[in-house]
Amino acid sequence: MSDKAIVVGVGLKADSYMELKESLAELEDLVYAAGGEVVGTTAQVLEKFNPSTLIGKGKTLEINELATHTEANLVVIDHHLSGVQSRNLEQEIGVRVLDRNQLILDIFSQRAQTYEGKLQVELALMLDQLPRMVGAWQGSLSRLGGGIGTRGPGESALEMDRRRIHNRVKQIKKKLEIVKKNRQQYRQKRQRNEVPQFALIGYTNSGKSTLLNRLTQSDVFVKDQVFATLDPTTRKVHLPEISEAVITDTVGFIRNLPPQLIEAFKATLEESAYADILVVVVDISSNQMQKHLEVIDHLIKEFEWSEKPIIYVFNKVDKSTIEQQVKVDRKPRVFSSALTGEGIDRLRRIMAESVKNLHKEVELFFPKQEEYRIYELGRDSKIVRTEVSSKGTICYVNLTPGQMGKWSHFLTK
Ligand SMILES: Nc1nc2c(ncn2[C@@H]2O[C@H](COP(=O)(O)OP(=O)(O)OP(=O)(O)O)[C@@H](O)[C@H]2O)c(=O)[nH]1
Ligand SMILES: [Mg+2]
Repeated sequence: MSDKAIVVGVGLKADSYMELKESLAELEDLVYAAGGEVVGTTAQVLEKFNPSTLIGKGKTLEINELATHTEANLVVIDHHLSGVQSRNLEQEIGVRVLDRNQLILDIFSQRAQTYEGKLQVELALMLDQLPRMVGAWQGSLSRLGGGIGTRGPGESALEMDRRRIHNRVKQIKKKLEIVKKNRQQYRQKRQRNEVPQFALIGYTNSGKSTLLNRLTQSDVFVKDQVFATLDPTTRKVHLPEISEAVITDTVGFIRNLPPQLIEAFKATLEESAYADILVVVVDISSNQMQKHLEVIDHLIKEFEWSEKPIIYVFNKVDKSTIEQQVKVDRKPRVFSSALTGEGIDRLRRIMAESVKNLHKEVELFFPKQEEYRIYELGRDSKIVRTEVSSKGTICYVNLTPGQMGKWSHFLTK
């Protein structure tokens, strides 16, 4: 039987009410994505948060009644809850209480398929658990009145639990390191072969995987649900006049992505970090498009990808309106439909163009004793022209930003 959930929006008077409503609508989708059903929706705007229950007393009572009335067995709060707050709310409402992060983590744990995906989700769950444990302990302390005589076995049991979790966190991180190393080797090989890499990034459900399939004639899992993709997939993509290029599809974004998830999925997200060019996919048919773009802009900054060239793909144009299309002001951009194939050829051309733009012609000088490295340079990139003098050799080559770092030592200016 699926969970029957009540979703609760929470915000401060100072916050935008629009934001509260949109986030709450998204939370409802998340409940369905987790396999539940929304049987009630409510919201509260507060002067300030209540430290023991987040929301106010009256609201808690109201939710209690709503839960009885709708036979809900789950309440999801659209905000972060401390361990104490969850426990107090559960006691007062009488059903299980989750916050937004826990709900997203639950979806991720249902979706995780691969070894790496499962490890990352477990790590995120542990990281989410740790601060809550302290809260739970303090919560029980405050109920006991706290102070002298309330310590003792409880605290040491908690310490043991914490140590156990810390150890597990260490173990998982070690295992993830190994997975990462394997991928690194593969990546280094690709970089040596100077294969330009694109990364598809964007809000969850915007059509990244469908686009990857369209561009690479693959059959990656696509579904009308949030977080369909968790693991990175890299495929060859054919572009006009470009001998070779690859494109990576990975986990999608969402507003207020739990920080523990970002931390745990670092390895996965790193695939995008190594990309030469970002392909930002936006669902143009969504009335939340601007907000989605903001979330992506924010994450690009946070991950320090701002230096990378970006191509904007406004996808699902087949079900968008003219009004939606005229709102778009990003460049370079393509309107596409991964479903019908519209705009895909144009996207390929823009992608090819951006690969060509990656290369910059530079002048490298190799003194006599280091001229042996010119052979390696020739393998990395095409040497356009050389000038030999008694002191050494000047090479004119086209380099990508990645290669520029490797050869910067020889730059003449
Ligand atoms: N109408 C229309 N639907 C599309 C288009 N592209 C993708 N879809 C649908 O949108 C849904 C999500 O597509 P995915 O490719 O799984 O989206 P994603 O961005 O990979 O999502 P996550 O992996 O969850 O981040 C699927 O039902 C697709 O069939 C499009 O151009 N037009
Ligand atoms: Mg996907």
